[in-house]
Amino acid sequence: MARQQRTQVGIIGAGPAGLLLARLLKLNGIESVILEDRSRAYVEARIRAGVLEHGTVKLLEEAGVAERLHREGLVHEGVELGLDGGRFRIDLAGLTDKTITVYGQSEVVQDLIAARLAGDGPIVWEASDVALHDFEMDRPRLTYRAGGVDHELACDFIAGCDGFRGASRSSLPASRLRIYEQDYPFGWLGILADVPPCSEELIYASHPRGFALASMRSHTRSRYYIQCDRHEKLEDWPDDRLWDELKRRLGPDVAPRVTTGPALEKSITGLHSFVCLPMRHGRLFLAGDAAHIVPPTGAKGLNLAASDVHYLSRALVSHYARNDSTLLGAYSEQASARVWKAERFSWWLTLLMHKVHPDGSFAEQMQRAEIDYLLSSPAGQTVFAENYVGLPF
Ligand code: FAS
Ligand code: PHB
Repeated sequence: MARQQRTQVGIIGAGPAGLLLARLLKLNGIESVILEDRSRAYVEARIRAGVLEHGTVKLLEEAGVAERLHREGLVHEGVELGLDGGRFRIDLAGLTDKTITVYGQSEVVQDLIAARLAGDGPIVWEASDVALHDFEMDRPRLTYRAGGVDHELACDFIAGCDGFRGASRSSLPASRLRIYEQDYPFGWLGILADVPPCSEELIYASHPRGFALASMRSHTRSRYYIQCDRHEKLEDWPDDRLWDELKRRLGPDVAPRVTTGPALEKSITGLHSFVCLPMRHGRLFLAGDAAHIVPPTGAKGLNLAASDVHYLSRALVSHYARNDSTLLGAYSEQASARVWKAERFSWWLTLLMHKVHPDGSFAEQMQRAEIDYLLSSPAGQTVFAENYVGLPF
């Protein structure tokens, strides 16, 4: 016999989407339980995104978890694009009056977990066999196993915040889903190292050998990526080879400022564009990577998780506080409208900056012409800046 529990919103996943949703609901008097299949240590140590849009920072402020972010995060007013060894700065603040903040996703997650465990409500760590039931009716349930005991969680709504490979989307019949996706014929080889960044701001470099990105986590910790074949093996990329390739692609004026050091983390990530609609199924709402994936080029993944939570939290508050379910009905359409704009920007910037076309091809010339236009046009730079700092919710 399963142990019986009840809450208002059952949340699957303790990533940015699930944790931020739980926090915003709690601040509005709405109870939730978070089911997470990994351990707290695993979740807090996961290395992922590093750039927060203007709107995401505002949402974290609203959630009351931005104190360390403002103390330790790095506010950036611009970003650099590299082409043929040269660099061009896009003045984000001058063009949009907004900035981005460099603050690792693992830090955001740690801040949200700390707030949750300070009295907001439970996170069930290492919850296995999470299954969704009756979400098409008005009494949805979640079943799961934790601590060797079977549990049943009755709730009013289920938030599927369990990422791209979670249980929520996979519990939906394929006939109910409209899937839109695109793969890219390359991946990103990333390295995290305790060395000072080579530049004050991020550098996105387009190079004949492939794309490179210089990012950071702090003034003493750097995050770099280079475009690689998606079937590459990590063992083929000892640190020295990676550092040499990165310097070649960042160009002769940046290379001397690249401080090398041992990798704290090294990984190869595939690039995908993916959207699953609708994002609502009865009393199940998908949010974050459970509903969509973007190539990391535009730094949108984490920020889209926050975007969905902006819409879903307001819809649930409206339901409980004013018995008005209009926003719940509009959730999929409202959230996905912003998702599509971020999907477009991420897809566009990925194809613009990566080595995609054969040397000397017409398509390669078109790519170069578009970068040349972007670097010479205030209008083109404004389009880039508006999308990069984050479009309005
Ligand atoms: P998450 O995947 O973060 O969280 C889902 C949670 O659900 C996880 O904790 C998982 O353990 C849990 N879960 C899964 N299945 C479950 C189940 N059946 N039961 C219970 N719990 C379950 N974005 C960027 O903007 N920039 C980047 O550089 C970047 N790099 C990335 C690198 C990698 C390797 C990956 C995978 C993603 C990267 N992303 C990046 C995107 C990433 O940041 C996501 O967009 C972000 O984590 C989305 O947050 P969530 O939707 O909360 O999903
Ligand atoms: C990162 O710092 O991890 C990062 C920054 C910008 C991106 C992608 C990743 O576009």
